[in-house]
Amino acid sequence: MADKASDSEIREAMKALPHWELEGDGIVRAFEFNDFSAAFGFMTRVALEAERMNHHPEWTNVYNKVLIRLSTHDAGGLTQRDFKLAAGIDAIAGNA
Ligand code: H2B
Repeated sequence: MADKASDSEIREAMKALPHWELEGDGIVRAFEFNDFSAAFGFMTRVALEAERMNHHPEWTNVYNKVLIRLSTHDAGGLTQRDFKLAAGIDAIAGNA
């Protein structure tokens, strides 16, 4: 099981993730697309990456908006797995 990140590890990781916000024991980012098709296409790509990493987002989708929250349930907080997936999601969003 991955170790929970310390406060200083979290601060350091967040420097590389400027679009993400700390919220409780997780990090969140909101995305907005032109329409549902673009939003769901993005979610499909994120889902494949999440499955590949065996690390899965909490998320909601309303039409063209996707809200993603990342936290490591097994560890009860943030781990490097969340920061890695966040960077992967940023890359997917950048290429969308
Ligand atoms: N995703 C997230 N976000 N947190 C976890 O703790 C987690 C996961 N654990 N995906 C994985 C799957 C675990 O349940 C399986 C059994 O490896």
